[in-house]
Amino acid sequence: MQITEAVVIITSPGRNFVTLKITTSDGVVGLGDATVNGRELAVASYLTDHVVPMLIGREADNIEDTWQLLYRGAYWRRGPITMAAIAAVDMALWDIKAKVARMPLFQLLGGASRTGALAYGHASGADLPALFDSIRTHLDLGFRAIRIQTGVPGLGQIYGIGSDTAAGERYDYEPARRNLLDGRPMPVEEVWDTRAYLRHVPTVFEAVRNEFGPELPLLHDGHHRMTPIQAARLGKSLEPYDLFWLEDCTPGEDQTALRTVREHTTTPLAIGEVFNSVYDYQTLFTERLVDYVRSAVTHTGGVTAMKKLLDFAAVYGVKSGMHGPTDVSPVGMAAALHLDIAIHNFGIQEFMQHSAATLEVFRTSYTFEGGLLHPGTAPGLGVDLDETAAAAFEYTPAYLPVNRLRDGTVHDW
Ligand code: CS2
Ligand code: MG
Repeated sequence: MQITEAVVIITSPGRNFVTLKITTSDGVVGLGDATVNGRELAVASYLTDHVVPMLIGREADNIEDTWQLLYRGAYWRRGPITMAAIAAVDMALWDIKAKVARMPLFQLLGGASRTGALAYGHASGADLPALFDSIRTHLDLGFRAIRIQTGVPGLGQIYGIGSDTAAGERYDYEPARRNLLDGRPMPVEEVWDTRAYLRHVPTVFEAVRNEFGPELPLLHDGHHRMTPIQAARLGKSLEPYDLFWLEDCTPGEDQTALRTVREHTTTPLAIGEVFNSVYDYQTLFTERLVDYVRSAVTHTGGVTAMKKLLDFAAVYGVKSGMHGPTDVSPVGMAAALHLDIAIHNFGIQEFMQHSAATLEVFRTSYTFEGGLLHPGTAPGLGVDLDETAAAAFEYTPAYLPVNRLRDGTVHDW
């Protein structure tokens, strides 16, 4: 069974997605997610110009060999663009293999280790009343674990705060559409003050625990904004509120930063949504500096790479907490869910819920019931792409915001 066609489909049903569609000589179709938020066309070009020509005529069954060819053969290894491109090919080939086997992918990964994957949702609010409303909405939606982000007094719009959170909508940053400079799309700029944030966050978690009790698993994302000693202080000050995890407390590329944090706090740590290789975790695992892996299948080289990464994590007792924002497409989300069900060291799965428009383009078979996600039992990944619907949503450049300190200095984001 050879690969006869591979095409890149770009669509923007509310936000941008890049999908690779591979077709085989037997007429089987596989899908892979290659979306890198804000840099979508770079991956599309990497695939179309450099990867697709190599795929035509290759044996579709040889997934490991294809992965190694694309990784080692390019000479230039790693990086988000390269690894997202490899991920898309890898996911599509696993989709094909599982469809040919007439099995949901998790069966080929070893079968089910659990009946469902615990999901966490995103509650947020500019102030406490709005945050409480958002938490209640998420509890009503069935979530049994919740991430908490709030506004900080004295700062304006900041990362992670939805405009309509009470209605269950997450923030969806598409500021480029509203922020044009001489007709050119530009990122929105936000103002940040870490000291103000550090003063405020513990008061929020105290209020949430007082209102919602000790049981509910609570998570928080620091979005890489703290120095090691600041993160250590935050972790310590949040200990009374028993967090499930503190995410991305320090900049992602600095693995040894977490040594300082770890020395000072027992708050569990999660990191890795901007990582793209198992090597990004080498120090973190071997020195036992983290508790949860935040990588996305889409940005880490696909199912093949993610399975190996999670097995490496298991050696050190580290669990999964795969990235599941709305900029990972439903195809990438489905790939995560098959791994969630199959692996032993599952921890939790982020679930931000795609918009109705996105789900019109990507027809999914995964379910969310009683707080648990399940990939479904359709053969393959279980996601179809409606190409007619996709074509109706034209690509529009959009960027994540950038973050500046009060004096204008560009800060981590
Ligand atoms: C966030 C993401 O889900 C998360 O934890 O950090 O929303 C992140 O900002 C985006 O995926 C970036 O593209
Ligand atoms: Mg995050």
